[in-house]
Amino acid sequence: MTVSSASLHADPLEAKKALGWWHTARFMITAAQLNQVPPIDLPEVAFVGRSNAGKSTCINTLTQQRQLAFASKTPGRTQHINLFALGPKEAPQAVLADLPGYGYAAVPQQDKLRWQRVMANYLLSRPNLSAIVLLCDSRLGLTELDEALLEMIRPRVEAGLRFLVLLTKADKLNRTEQTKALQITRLNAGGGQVHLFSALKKQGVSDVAVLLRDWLLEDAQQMVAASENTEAAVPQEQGSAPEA
Ligand SMILES: Nc1nc2c(ncn2[C@@H]2O[C@H](COP(=O)(O)OP(=O)(O)O)[C@@H](O)[C@H]2O)c(=O)[nH]1
Ligand SMILES: [Mg+2]
Repeated sequence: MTVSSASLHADPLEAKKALGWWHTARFMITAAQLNQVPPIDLPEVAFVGRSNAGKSTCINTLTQQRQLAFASKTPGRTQHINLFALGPKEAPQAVLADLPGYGYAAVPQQDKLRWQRVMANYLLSRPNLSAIVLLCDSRLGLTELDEALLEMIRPRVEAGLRFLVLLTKADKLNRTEQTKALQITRLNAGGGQVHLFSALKKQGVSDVAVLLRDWLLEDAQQMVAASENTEAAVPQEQGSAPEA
């Protein structure tokens, strides 16, 4: 269990398969507000982070689609949430949720905190959520707003929700700085995994692709098994109905 992610390298064939799976990502739905996102019966991974953390770039890199999520030179613009389907066209297996970035400098602190609560509420109450990926700039580490979000979602993470911190733009740090950033973030990540990530140098891309795909497909299998159990239970319930 205590495999250091610095030394974790995905098998090349597995990496290729995982990247092929991520490449199937296609736009599914958009919602103007987090409480308007319809329920979906597929495991979902939510990508969150401060605006400018590199979230869009990470999603585009992982899916190998240049424009799936819009990487922007004007951070803080997109407040809506986009969902993307993953897996075969006719039988989607999972969902990627691109949540709005938070902490945009021009927004008043009170609005930033209110926004944190809306975000945390989504992450706490979304029934099909499998995993949260929190992205933060490796040069900044977890900022106050990231910590606030982490604190709010902590109960669910402790209850088993999968959680991954990506230290983005790792190409901006030298080796020593990277190691230090990993160590510090691991101490503060509440038991979640922490990986270095660079879209520019393709660092961490394979590892993250394999890890997240495995999480999602494992949960997809469990959801199918659970729904089959429920279906199997229905005739029994009907059979024992005439009591009234
Ligand atoms: N050097 C470097 N810059 C990056 C990397 N990923 C993103 N950026 C830059 O960081 C800025 C914000 O990226 P974006 O994906 O739009 O961030 P978002 O606001 O979190 O979606 C852009 O100028 C990107 O080009 C990376 O891996 N390396
Ligand atoms: Mg973005």
